[in-house]
Amino acid sequence: MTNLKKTPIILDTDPGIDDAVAIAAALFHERIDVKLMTTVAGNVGLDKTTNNALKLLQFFGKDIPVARGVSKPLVRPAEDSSHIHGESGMDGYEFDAPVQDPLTQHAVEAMRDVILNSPVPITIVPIGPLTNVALLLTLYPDCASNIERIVLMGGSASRGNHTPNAEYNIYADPEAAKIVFNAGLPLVMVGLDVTSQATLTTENVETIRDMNKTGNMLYSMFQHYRGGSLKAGGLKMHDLCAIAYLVNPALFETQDCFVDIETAGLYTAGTTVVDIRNRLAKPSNVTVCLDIDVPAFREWALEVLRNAI
Ligand SMILES: [Ca+2]
Repeated sequence: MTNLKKTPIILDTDPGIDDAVAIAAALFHERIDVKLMTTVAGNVGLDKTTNNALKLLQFFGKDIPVARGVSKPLVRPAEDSSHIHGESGMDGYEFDAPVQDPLTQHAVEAMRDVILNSPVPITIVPIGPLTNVALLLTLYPDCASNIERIVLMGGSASRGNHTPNAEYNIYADPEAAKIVFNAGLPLVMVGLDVTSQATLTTENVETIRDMNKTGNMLYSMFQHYRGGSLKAGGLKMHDLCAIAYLVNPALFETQDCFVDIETAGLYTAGTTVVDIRNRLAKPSNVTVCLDIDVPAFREWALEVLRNAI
């Protein structure tokens, strides 16, 4: 067990209830080594997402640096989704106030240092809007050579969830997404095509509740998530899918495609234009997840959360 090769990652997040599940999975998975957590505005504002990241780490008893990132999209005004995640972003559980402070260094500089100082290439896992990652790649292009790949939750090869065409993380900062998708780095898009299918059933959620302290905490927050959509056919584990892909890509069906981000459309800004049939005859730049083995995903999710405290 001790010889398992761990994937070193930077987790870029906007917690967020479904982020909390993904963070638990990343922290307790034996093949993932979280080097740094960076926060970005998204589900709620930056002060809250940063505070939530610190609260979670304290709850989990993990000593991992947290760096505050960018408080608004590159070009557009910020919009939050506290209607989905509650006022704090993680309503439903009373966490202790965090003792740890975020780094004094900005997230973008902290990412740069982790990447440039790492003996092995780092995987970046963004599970929020892509503002921090876009700035990193723009300000410090020399980081690219020591980035293994980017595995992100966002986008869709079909319809959206925030607007008819756009998925929230991409919609929140389309200009940043455009920079990241066009950076020339290996990129895996774990989007709505799979994350909307990746639900936990009521039975799964009850199993999680009784597993351990983490399961109990997550269960409390699930009661508040998306107005309790828990009862209506399962809870979508969007961000957790990115972690699942990292350690268990066999759960997913993928296709390499040309993908770009629509930034100009009146109704379609934030759309990931996924050229599945290669109509534009452009070289593929993204591995797009198109399908997921849902029963196997559920089994994996329960197993990984069972490893938590
Ligand atoms: Ca998120």
